[in-house]
Amino acid sequence: MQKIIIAPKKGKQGIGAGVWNLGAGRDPFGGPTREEIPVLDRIPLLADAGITYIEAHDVEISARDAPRAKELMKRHGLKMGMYTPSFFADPIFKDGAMTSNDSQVRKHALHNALNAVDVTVALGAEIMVFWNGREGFDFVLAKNGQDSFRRMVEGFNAVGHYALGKYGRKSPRFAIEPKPNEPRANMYLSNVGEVLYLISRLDKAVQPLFGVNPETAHSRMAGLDYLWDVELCLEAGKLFHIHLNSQDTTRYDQDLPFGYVEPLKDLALCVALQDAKWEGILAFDVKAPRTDRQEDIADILHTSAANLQRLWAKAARVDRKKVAGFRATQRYTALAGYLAKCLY
Ligand SMILES: [Mn+2]
Repeated sequence: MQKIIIAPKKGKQGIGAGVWNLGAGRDPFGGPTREEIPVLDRIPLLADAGITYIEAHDVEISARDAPRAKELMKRHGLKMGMYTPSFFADPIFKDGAMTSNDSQVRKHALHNALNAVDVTVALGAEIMVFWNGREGFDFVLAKNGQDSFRRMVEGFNAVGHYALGKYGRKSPRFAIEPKPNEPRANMYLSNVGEVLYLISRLDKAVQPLFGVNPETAHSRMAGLDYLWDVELCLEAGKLFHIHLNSQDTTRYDQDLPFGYVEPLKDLALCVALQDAKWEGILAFDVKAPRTDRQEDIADILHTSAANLQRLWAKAARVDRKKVAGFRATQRYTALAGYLAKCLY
């Protein structure tokens, strides 16, 4: 299939997606409903779906697999958009990684993070993501919150100094992804504001390397507005990456197709990204639902991409002068009506 292109758009016009998007359909209540596709075999599937930039965790594409993955990406016209250390899959991280109460686990996490920096560079990705995974608590007083915060500051500082020392100006940039809960009842770095605050507490030398990877569904899980979350990142100059998907109200993490639940808000998000002339990758963090058949596993990518293309084109046609006029006269109901007309 041809590459899906988002245009007109500044910078990177191809779409991103994770190898984990094409899983076997597991959920917390049941095992796989499809055959497990080996991770490297998902690379051609992502190419077939029109994806340009792939994303993977260190537990999916290890340092050892990197050369083979690179070869496959080259053959299928793909690039590595983002790489991320898993701070959640290995049982050793059952109580967190950088914020574990066990100093040996914290050491192990840092070791994995530094290793992931090298693999990020080897695979040619410009962005490495840290998702807070199991950083948090299920029981009050299980961890000292101030100690946990300090441990994250120390951990991210160490990652930043390592990357700066080894790669200098060619260092990847780090995007921290907030999420309010799941798998923990309460997670540290639960929202964009918290991540920006953490960055403000890092060493000045490494601060420019750190930004945010907001995910639309994660904002929604917290009952927050993802447009404002993204605007806040933009204002701070910290929108380093973005994960697009949908969430049907709050509750558990659903990773539904982008553009499905709140298309009007998604249209507005596209307007904001266009007006900010954002150059980064538009990437999906979606999950093929367990009801989809093996042969339909990429439907979630097709649906998300088609929705994004449509919404992006409609957003480009939104008359900015009209929007400014509605703002000046505070005719917000009329503005909502105008956006609905643009959408439908
Ligand atoms: Mn994500």
